[in-house]
Amino acid sequence: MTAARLPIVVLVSGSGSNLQAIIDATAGDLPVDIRAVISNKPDAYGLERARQAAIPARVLEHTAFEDRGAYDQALIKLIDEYQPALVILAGFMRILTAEFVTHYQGRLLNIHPSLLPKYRGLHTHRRALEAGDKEHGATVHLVTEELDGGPRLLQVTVPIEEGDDEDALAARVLTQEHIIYPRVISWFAEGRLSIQNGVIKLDGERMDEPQQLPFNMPDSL
Ligand code: NHR
Ligand code: GAR
Repeated sequence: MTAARLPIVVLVSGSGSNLQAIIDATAGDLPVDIRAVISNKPDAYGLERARQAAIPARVLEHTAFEDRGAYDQALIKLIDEYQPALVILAGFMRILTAEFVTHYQGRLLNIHPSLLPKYRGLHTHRRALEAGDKEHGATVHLVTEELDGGPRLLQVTVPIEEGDDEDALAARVLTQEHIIYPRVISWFAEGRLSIQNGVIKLDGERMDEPQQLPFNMPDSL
């Protein structure tokens, strides 16, 4: 007997390489069912990746709405058609209202390209280079109303090398994002993660600091 796969919905705004990493992982060990991919941008390449994988690809353009509140209401309605246990932000570039975040409390994940709490918000690679940092990275975290401020679950550290520009560094970080995002999703899918009264447990052990992965860990769950 095969256990049920965890239903998820993935939100994208752009290329969707993190989406692709999740799609690829579902062909292997990751027991999730991607019910839909939703983009706020009609030209996002992530929609094409979804179609290629026979996943429903939906567009909800924010430009069609009066304000953030109205957009987020419509987005909730669309997402809930698919009854996901988990909602995944994968390069989704819209800040979400408190109402939206509360609706999906404890089951809304984001991947952010920095070693949070460093460099919340945008242009993280540029900021790490300008600061002369030796290390950079990515973080998977639960989304709360506070932008990039929710509980951190898993981080990977990436070396900054002599002569790196923004693109080179972003590309190196992205390869590692593709390792850590499916891994955290597997924690949910395998029932290893619990969240109660703000206390997060992994395999029954309280997680006060995020789990850490070194650079270029072999890509296994
Ligand atoms: N929403 C909430 N409430 N909390 C978080 O932690 C969120 C969130 C929505 C998105 C992803 C985040 C990131 O990982 C994320 C985390 C967009 C912006 C932004 O400024 C900032 C952070 C993130 C995503 N967006 C502009 C806006 O006005 C639009 C920028 C654009 O379209 O290029 O929404 O970095
Ligand atoms: C990723 O680096 C992700 O961490 C970042 O955008 C990229 C999306 O790539 N997310 C944010 O900056 C969120 N504000 P992808 O579309 O190829 O997955």
